Amino acid sequence: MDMPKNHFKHKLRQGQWQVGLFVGLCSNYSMEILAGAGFDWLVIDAEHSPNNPATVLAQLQAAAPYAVQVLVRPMSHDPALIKQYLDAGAQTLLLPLVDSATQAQELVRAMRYPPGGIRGVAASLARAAHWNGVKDYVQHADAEACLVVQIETRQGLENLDAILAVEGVDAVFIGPADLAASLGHLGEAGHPEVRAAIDDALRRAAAAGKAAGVFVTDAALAAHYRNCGACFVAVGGDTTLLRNAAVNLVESFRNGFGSGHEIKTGA
Ligand code: 3PY
Ligand code: MG
Repeated sequence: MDMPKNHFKHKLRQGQWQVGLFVGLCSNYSMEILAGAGFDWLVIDAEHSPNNPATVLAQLQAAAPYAVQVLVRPMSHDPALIKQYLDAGAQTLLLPLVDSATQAQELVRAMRYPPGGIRGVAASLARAAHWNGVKDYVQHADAEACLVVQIETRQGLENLDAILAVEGVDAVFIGPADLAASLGHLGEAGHPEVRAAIDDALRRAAAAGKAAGVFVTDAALAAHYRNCGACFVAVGGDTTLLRNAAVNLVESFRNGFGSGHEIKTGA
């Protein structure tokens, strides 16, 4: 078989608008529901959610028959973990808390085979290579691999221009929750200083010709971020969708029919 195309990466390059969702339920079953829901991309979260390579693998398999592009967010920058997720079949990785160009360069190397990087080679054991069934997998893998780095600290903002200049970083993704904390506004992702920092980061990425994305649950704010240069957005998480639906459902049958319940949509 031919090397699978990374449509997420190719759409990033064309600046096409892509709508995604964080997936933290650690379930291949609910992943399959989401995979057919119409999102352009989903990211399996293994940073905060109790996922591991085996649960991530099951979710990648569940989503495989669907057109949606599935990213993985590893818990750390460990090259061994990055290798395992790439071998399991994730072509795009979202790396949290990238603060410097040096970190970004190390991540690029972790994603690539020698001579450009340090990714270990075992196509016969890799689902990504269809266990040697993909023609010339090791020759094509780097071209389809996609690295998205999260900018979500004051240091990351300070070093943003240098990070944007790193060859092999395909996109940056702003994490408002961590960024707010780092800027001294823990729990206030909507704080004006955080909003202004996000606007500025998106504009700088656009000026540098690099794709940028952001977590945003409000459609009007997403439109604003799009005007600032964002081309991909994560618009929520499956855990929140489930909790809000459950809380609203029980509430509407208990007190004052149809009164609803205040829902929290942020990170
Ligand atoms: C954050 O907000 O910190 C994230 O990592 C995801 O949006
Ligand atoms: Mg974060």
